[in-house]
Amino acid sequence: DDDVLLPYARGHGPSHSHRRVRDCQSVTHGNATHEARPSGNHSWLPAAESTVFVSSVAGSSRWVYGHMTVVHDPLSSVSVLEPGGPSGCSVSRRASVEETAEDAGCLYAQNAGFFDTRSGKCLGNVVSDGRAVQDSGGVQNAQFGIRRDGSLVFGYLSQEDVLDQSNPFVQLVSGVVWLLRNGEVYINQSLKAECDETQETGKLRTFVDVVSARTAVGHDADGKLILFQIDGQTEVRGMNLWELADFLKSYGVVNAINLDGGGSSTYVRDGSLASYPSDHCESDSRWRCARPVSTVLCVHQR
Ligand code: NDG
Repeated sequence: DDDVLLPYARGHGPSHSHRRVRDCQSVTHGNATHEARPSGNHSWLPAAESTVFVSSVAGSSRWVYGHMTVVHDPLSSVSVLEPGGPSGCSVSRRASVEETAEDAGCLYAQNAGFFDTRSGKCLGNVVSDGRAVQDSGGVQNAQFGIRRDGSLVFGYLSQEDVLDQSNPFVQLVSGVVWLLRNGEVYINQSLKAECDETQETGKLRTFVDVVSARTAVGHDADGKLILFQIDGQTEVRGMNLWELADFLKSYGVVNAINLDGGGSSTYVRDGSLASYPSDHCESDSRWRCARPVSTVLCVHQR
């Protein structure tokens, strides 16, 4: 596995004894800090447009390849999907994005939530097409959700926020690190606020600073949803989260969170793999294979 690189990855050493317990304690009651915006409803436009980019990072010494998908009408065309379809999280299933996207007929799809690499358990909050699949119990990590009234929600949520029934979430998924808040880089605040046990790429600071393949989701000033995926390999290619936040900001993204990346980072277009994953194939390590992952963000026909 290319992405679990450090000796103190979860369960293997000092991070447990020095665990910052406070950060992973849950927030049960009240309004946790987040941003909510009306989503766009550009019904005269196609559901989404997908673009490929090649971009230089860090003064053109590194070239990176990725995909950006602009969704014009997120409430009616975006779904959070469980791995391999409904009940995927309850049985800790892992499935490639291609498998999950095929069953749901996604036009575009990318990996989404983090998971426990040993048990396959989905981590964090999951609401899929109005079905409350699981809640994190208020553990503080960056969230992306869409409420019934179409509002796009980014940031931190208490368990009470997640379970709210007056305007419930119809889609909800958890990332790690709130990249952009209201147009400004929010990584320093995330480093203080978030639970670092949701990801397994070393400590949270390492996770932020290392270059890797990345997947993210955000919105622009028109309420369009922006899906982002960039290829890479941990410590070799790709973007660190500072570069990712700057890149999204320069494209007019207002709020954004970082989703599962590294070997999990995958982009599927019209049912076919369109990204270059970093994991070596189990059958033949000369080749690279898409990883069976957890939840997926799917753009489908309205
Ligand atoms: C990827 C992640 C890792 C996470 C694992 C399972 C990155 C750079 O997938 O943190 O624990 O979700 O996002 N790596 O390997």
